[in-house]
Amino acid sequence: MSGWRSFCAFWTSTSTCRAFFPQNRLNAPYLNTLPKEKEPPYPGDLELERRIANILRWNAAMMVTRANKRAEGIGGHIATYASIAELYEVGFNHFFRGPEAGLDRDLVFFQGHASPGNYARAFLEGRLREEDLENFRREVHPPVPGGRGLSSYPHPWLMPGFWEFPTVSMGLGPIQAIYQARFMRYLEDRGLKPKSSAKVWAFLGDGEHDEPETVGALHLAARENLDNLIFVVNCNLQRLDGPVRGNSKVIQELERLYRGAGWHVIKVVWGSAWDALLAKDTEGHLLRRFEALVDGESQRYAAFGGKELRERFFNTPELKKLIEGMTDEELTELTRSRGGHDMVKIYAAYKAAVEHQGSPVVILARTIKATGWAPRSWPRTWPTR
Ligand SMILES: Cc1ncc(C[n+]2csc(CCOP(=O)(O)OP(=O)(O)O)c2C)c(N)n1
Ligand SMILES: [Mg+2]
Repeated sequence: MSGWRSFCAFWTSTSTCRAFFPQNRLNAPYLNTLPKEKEPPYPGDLELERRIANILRWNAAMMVTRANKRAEGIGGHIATYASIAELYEVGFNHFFRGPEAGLDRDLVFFQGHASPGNYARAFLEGRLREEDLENFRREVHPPVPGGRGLSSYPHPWLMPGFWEFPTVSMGLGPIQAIYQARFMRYLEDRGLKPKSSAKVWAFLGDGEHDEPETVGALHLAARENLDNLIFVVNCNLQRLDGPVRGNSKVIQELERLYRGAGWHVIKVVWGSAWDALLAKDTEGHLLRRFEALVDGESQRYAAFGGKELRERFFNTPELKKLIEGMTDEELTELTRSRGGHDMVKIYAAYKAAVEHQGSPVVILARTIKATGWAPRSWPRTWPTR
């Protein structure tokens, strides 16, 4: 490993360095917490799993589109699931343990308004039928006979046997997950329930951190050393109709928030397409450019592609040298390569989170809202319909 990269790794993995630089105590560099060298081999079939994720994106989008044709204005947050698809798939395929695991079964609080993806997956698994999908968001008066209504958001009262926790309004998922994890530990510590390796997973949005319920009990999770709790934040850099933080970096801000509250933070920022450039960047020019990048600028590249990235991002002779010989298509690939869509990077983060001991863990995963659709519709899309 080159000098500056081993320095960064040291910085990220120990608190010693932060102690000497108090102003940087709460932020590690804008890099993946786990460098490529620390990625375990992927245990699944990447091509197949990516294909399934894309099929699910399509089915979810079609279900929402058809529901809105049937009842105009019904909504359905069509772009959100597209951004969280891989984060769910790696969980479903390699981590989440169901009731067959007995007391070790995991509990999952899903990002509420990404529910179309859960329905799309249940359809693929044969748990829902086409008639059910036709009744999306029509649980009170299902218009298609023979099908059950699918609730807008996760709700066990509306759909018993399907959802386990209600996670909307925003903020209710994360705070319930904290108290659920705490209650499980409470029972174990008093001998009321045998100790188990069960994890509580909560998936939430970056914009969801505007809610006091999301952030109000973070300190409690750390104080109680809840290492049975894992938050996964879908950092698509957008909330409903605009950027979460246009003029700074939401991931760095959330890192400070969680680390300050005593959580272990794992960042999944960059996808594999950046690995070769990072390896070539022996003098830290790329790292310095990453530090200067703000979310608004990131979104611009995701929307406008490789040419824009070449002209505006790689804007010094040293940075231009780094991409010598790369085509616009390869650069466009870089604009799409965010850690939260890279199953290899996600797997590494989840494995580290599950193995971590002594404190709750948050994974901050950088994604693209509406990924998988026509690139021109990306961050500029009105994401609800
Ligand atoms: C308490 C509350 N306020 C407002 C809303 C309306 N709302 C639904 S989604 C959303 C934005 C979500 O942003 P984010 O958490 O970043 O999720 P994303 O769709 O970007 O993944 C808002 C404001 C809500 N569901 N709950
Ligand atoms: Mg968001």
